[in-house]
Amino acid sequence: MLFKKNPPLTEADVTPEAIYKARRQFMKGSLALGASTLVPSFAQAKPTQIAADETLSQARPGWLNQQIAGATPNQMAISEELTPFQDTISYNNFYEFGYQKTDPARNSGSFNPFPWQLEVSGEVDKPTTFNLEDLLSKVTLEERIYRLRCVEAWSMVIPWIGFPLAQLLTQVKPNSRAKYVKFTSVLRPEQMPGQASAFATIDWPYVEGLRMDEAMHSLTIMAVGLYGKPLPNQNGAPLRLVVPWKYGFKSIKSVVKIELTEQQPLNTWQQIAPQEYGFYANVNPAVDHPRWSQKKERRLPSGLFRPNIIPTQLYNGYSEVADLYRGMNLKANF
Ligand SMILES: Nc1nc2c(c(=O)[nH]1)N[C@H]1C(S)=C(S)[C@@H](COP(=O)(O)O)O[C@H]1N2
Ligand SMILES: [Mo]
Repeated sequence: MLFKKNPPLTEADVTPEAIYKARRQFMKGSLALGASTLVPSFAQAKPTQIAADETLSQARPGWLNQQIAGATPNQMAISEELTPFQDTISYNNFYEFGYQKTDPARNSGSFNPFPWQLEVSGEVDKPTTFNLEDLLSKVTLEERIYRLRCVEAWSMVIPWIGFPLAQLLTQVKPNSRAKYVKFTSVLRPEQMPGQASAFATIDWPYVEGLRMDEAMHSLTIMAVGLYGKPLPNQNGAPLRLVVPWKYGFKSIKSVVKIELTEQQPLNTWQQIAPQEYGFYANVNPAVDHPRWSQKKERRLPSGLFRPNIIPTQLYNGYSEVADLYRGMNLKANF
């Protein structure tokens, strides 16, 4: 049984208080940042940068800073405003550090992601354990400005720095039995208070999965940075998945293992509440969550006087992935 003593705490159970806290932060944030973060980045010649005085105190190795500085700027046009850096790093879901939206920023200070290794194994001809530094020398980093839509019905627009997952998977040579990809987050209860907590409903480590064709899709990236900087701990340092057409819980953070499998893997939220969270989790306004509508979303920053409620788009606006699901019943495969 996966539940330890408590009934499942689902993502939306923590939302109302978090919204209230976030509003106050947005108000502070918008005063401090002014309009500087709202410049559409496709118009810029370098990856979207935060101002120098907003850098994080989390120290990062020089090789990583260098790799990220050399990333190709965003090539995909997006006309929406970026979510301010401060909101991106202070309103998070990362249950390893606690259940409140402000917990990851507050409780992740002693998490040290360096050095980092990534094991890639399973149905492959060349199972490999990569040092992050070596891995980054074998891929091409680029900026991707993507919408991130949480299943709780809020969303952001984030300038990630990363590389296509396909560039990594082809290196290990998947065999003919490789049908799915399973991802596993780091297990470090001594640095992650949410994992150490006796009240955890999650059976750690956090796990996720994709179908092989989803994993190989050019929109699917492994991110190592955002806003032109290495990933902050609260956003999944040093390496996380980003799948922009799926609900945010698919975009697993702080990945230590990738396994190619023949069978469809379970994911953490599906294990906790299978009637509410599925394997596919494609953003879809026509398929409601059993406890709330998915027709609209709250685009951050949102506040009392500017709630910023917008319609949800099928596949979060990434209609080019529709081919992956032709002929599939999207309500049954939620
Ligand atoms: N390991 C791990 N990955 C995770 C989560 C988590 O709790 N643990 N939360 C997910 C959810 S629900 C969302 S919405 C996104 C949030 O990413 P962000 O905090 O960088 O915006 O991370 C996803 N990845
Ligand atoms: Mo989420």
